[in-house]
Amino acid sequence: MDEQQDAIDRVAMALRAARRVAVLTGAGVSAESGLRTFRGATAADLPADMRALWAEFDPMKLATPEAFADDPAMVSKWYDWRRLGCLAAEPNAGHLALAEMQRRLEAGGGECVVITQNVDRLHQRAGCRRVVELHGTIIDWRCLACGIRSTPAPEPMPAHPMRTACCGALLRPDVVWFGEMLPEQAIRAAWDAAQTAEVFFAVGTSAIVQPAASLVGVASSAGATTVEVNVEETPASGAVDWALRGSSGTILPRIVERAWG
Ligand code: BJW
Repeated sequence: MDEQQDAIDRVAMALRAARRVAVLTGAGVSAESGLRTFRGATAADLPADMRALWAEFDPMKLATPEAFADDPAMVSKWYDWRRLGCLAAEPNAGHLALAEMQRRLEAGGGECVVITQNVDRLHQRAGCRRVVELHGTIIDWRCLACGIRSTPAPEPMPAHPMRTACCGALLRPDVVWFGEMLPEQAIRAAWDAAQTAEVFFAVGTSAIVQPAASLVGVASSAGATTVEVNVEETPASGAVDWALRGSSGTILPRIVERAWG
């Protein structure tokens, strides 16, 4: 039996025996849905135009509150372009496998919390019910003055930047930019899930953006079996019990299939 298959079997066994599971996901999980990651490699069979966003765009000019204050039109336009991409994308085999994992664990009286850094809502569209959105969502936008959220229509926004009907202030994506605090409730739910998980997965994340990247260590220190699924090595690879190399759309269905048949 090859080494990877043996590792998948052992992870599946741990999963079968567990009641509490937590899964941290990153942009790599959505790569096979055609959404570009921010950093790192993508699976070899994906098209060349899937190159990482931060290799083409400067995050400091787009993903900070200062960037939005300096050039709201450009930032709004870029996020609207990405929002439409997310709406056009479909969940892939990795998303569906996680939804199935959640269903199987819940059916057996257990629980599985999906903690995502992704803003695309593809986990929810795949059928996941318990999703913690650590970095917010690009699907909803909010008023910069009063914080009221709205869901723009699934078509290009009529202007950039948009002004809100409530306050006449600027409308911004409901995502977490660099230097901003993560939503308090999401942080609490994520830490709680990591501290109590018997099995913890880090899937498709470069594991460098804090505080999300700390969750693997939190779970490991609390005694969880830790598993990474990624096409390449990351700073978390050396710290996990099982580092599975390959695309999430291939590996996750194999794990679920081995665990529950
Ligand atoms: C596949 C695959 C396939 C490909 N299958 N795998 C401590 C130390 C140092 C710095 C900090 C610190 N604490 C806070 C900071 C600052 C900062 C930070 O972490 N900076 C780092 C760059 C070092 N963090 C923050 O500012 C956070 N706020 C905060 O901590 O507040 C308190 C505070 C503020 C200031 C100072 C100190 C404390 C907020 C972070 C917000 C991140 N926002 C973004 C943009 C969201 C909106 C948008 O969508 O535009 O979130 S940045 C971007 O990175 C996005 C992602 O959610 C996030 C993480 O990326 P992710 O998901 O890991 O994706 P990638 O692209 O990095 O990796 C993809 C992976 O998939 C790769 O490994 C591939 O190999 C793999 N892959 N295809 C499996 N098919």
